[in-house]
Amino acid sequence: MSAHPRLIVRDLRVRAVSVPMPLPLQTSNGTIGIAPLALIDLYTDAGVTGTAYLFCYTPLVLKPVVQMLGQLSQLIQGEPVSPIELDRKLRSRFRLLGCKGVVGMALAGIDMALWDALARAQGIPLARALGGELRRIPAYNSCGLGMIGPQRAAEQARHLVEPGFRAIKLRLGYADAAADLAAVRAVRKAVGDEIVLMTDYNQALSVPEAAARIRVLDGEGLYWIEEPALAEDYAGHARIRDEARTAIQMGENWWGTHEMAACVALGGSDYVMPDAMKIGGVTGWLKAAAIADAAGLPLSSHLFPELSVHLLAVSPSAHWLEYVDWATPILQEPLEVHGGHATPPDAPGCNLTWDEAAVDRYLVV
Ligand code: SMN
Ligand code: MG
Repeated sequence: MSAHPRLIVRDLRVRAVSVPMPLPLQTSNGTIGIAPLALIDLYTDAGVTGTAYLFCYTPLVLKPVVQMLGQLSQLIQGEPVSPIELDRKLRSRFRLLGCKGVVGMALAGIDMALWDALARAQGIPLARALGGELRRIPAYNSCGLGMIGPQRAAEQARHLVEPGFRAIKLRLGYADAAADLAAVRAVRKAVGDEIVLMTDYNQALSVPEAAARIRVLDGEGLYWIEEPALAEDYAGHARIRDEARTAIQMGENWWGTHEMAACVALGGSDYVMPDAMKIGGVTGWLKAAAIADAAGLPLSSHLFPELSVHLLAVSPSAHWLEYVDWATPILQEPLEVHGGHATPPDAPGCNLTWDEAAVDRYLVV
């Protein structure tokens, strides 16, 4: 028998909450005003519990995600807490169906909770369990700043930099280039030249339209332009990049590292920003970080700031943390940002401890 008993998965508890967002987000592809989150508690035989949440985008998939996690729970009960090995096993189980959508979300949630349990069992932060340190990461305030017109966007931008953020992200995709330009100029005027201004089209444009609009925006000093056209059109984004002087940013819609590698191979993006859930949890992120490093691409995160701050701390080409406060109302100790930087907290795992009274308030499943 081994001198060190292994941590074994005992059970999974999954709950769904609908958490009102302090600032609703109006994107070119619809408004999100409530964060539909699936909360995962992964119990082990040693009394350690790994926690994670999934952002489900729409309340319509909350129940299917919870049910899928319930099905997967049966496959991992009694297995050692070995996330890389379980990732291999579970993905091979879904080889014929594929690992996108609800399946991919559930697999990522289990992976995140397993890694969290491993770190908690050692009593150390996830960044340290992954071999890193508690490094400070620059964060941009990605709350709000949807398509709310130049005047309201300018007011909101001023409010978003008040807590010390040095960077914000404006959503674009208005009816024409002149309206996009008006929103950009209003926000720039409100916050001044020192603030880093990212923008995001959420896939609103055709490739030729994107090239034309970016010509109009190229002189505005934007830090990046995110997903101007359909996210799966990597070659189209490479053509947009050929013409643009502003950096193009892609990644939040890559399901797994093979999609990332395909986009990178086609030169679809200047920077990369995988989503910790869609890329495949912590296990997927570590592979994505290696791809970004080898390709010389600065790596930012998408959503999940509490987990992503640990992941960026161990990523060689770490760039920006996307800060959103969407899980804040249900957390006992939300991630803190000081002077526009976040640091992985010196607490076990990812420090996701539910505020149970708040969870009860927002519980839907
Ligand atoms: C976004 C994220 C999550 C939901 C809607 C829109 C946006 C971003 O693309 O990058 O923050
Ligand atoms: Mg985006």
